[in-house]
Amino acid sequence: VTWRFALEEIEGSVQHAYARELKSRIEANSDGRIVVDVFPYGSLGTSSQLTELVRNGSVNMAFASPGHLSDLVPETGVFLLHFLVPDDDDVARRLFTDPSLTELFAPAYQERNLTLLGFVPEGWMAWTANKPLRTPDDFQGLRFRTMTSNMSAEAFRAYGAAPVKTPYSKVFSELQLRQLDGQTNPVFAIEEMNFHEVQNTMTRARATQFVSSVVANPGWYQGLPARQKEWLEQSIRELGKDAWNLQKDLNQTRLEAITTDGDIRVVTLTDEERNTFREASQPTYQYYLEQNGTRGEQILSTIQGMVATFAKTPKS
Ligand code: 6CS
Repeated sequence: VTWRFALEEIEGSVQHAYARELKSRIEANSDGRIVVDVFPYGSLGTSSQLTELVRNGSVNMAFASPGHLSDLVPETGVFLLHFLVPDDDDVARRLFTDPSLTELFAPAYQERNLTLLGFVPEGWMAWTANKPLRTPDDFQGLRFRTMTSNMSAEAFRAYGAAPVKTPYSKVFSELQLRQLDGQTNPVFAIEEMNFHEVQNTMTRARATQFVSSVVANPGWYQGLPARQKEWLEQSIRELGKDAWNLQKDLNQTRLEAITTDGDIRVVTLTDEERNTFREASQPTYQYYLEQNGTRGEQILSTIQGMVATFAKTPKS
């Protein structure tokens, strides 16, 4: 049996490392009776197209990041809100690896014909441009590339930017041709997509953590023999715990690579500078609630509650 798994990122990425790990666990558990075919980003299309391929059963599983997915599953737009996740690694790790997070979102995915298998954290997002971005003033009129959902764009419109929703594969050339002035992504992605070669400053704002989700076609998933479903679920559960360290290592190594090889300048915002952005980001919370009604309120308050609990209780 072959399972097809499509990625929104190229070889060498966090999603690729995750998929390789998932593949080897499933193939080992099944004694080679299941083969997982991994399709790195490229030939199958953009993120939104990959989601369609899962929904129509052409592929069995795919990564679906809220930055694109939140037009289809607006509840996931909560992950695009800035300053929701505090600048505390331990809190972020526990939030993103908590199985209750998957339960919280599963119904919203199911209604759009997607089975949510789990969330995968990919690290803090940095902002790049050809100048430092220290205050919302620096964003005024900036043609800033965001992922393709409305919520992704709203988050930067709140700072005064002119967001441009663009598929991942087009970002490099549009930055190079100066059709775009800036973009945001985790450090590992900035390095492997060579954005650091066409941007001169990377601002580390610690405003959002990139999180993605792994989705499956519901008919395929429900039709799996019990044993196979268990192998899949177990591998996802185990990997949930490793995923945090996997992104941490990759982001760290790539940051070192960027700062040693390239001449991109790295600016780290102070807490005071971050506070100005925090205030400017408040209208996007309202926007999220308007889009998502009472379910949105419940999701937002559940996540804020988890964050508060993890911040108060000792590290596990
Ligand atoms: O910026 C994007 O569109 C993409 N960035 C990452 C790190 N993963 C997938 C997403 O499509």
